[in-house]
Amino acid sequence: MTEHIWMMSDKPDDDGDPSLLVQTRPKTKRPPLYKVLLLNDDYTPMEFVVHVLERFFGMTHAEAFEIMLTVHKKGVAVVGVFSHEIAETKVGQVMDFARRHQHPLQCTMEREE
Ligand code: TYC
Repeated sequence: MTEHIWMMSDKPDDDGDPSLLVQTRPKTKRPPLYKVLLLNDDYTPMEFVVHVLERFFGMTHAEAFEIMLTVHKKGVAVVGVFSHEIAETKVGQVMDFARRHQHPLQCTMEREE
């Protein structure tokens, strides 16, 4: 049996190259999430907002009515948290649906901290 003596210069991946830093734990950084926000206005009918929340956010009528009232009273509410792509799709669907029905309802997204 032949014993192998590692020389300083031929050890595999050890202290030869200072640009190779020790990785203490694996990279597990998750992509950011985005809050979808619904804004209050004085003209969009309450029932239309309830319908939007049922149709695009999968809420029951009771859930949708409660969130609609929160927006009506407080001015804004988070209606869901999604990946960037899904949030963009939801905002687009709501804005398009409101525009087609000539309501000024506004929906936006914001990165979650
Ligand atoms: N404020 C509206 C009204 O009184 C209702 C409303 C609720 C509008 C929520 C928009 O996101 C909204 N008809």
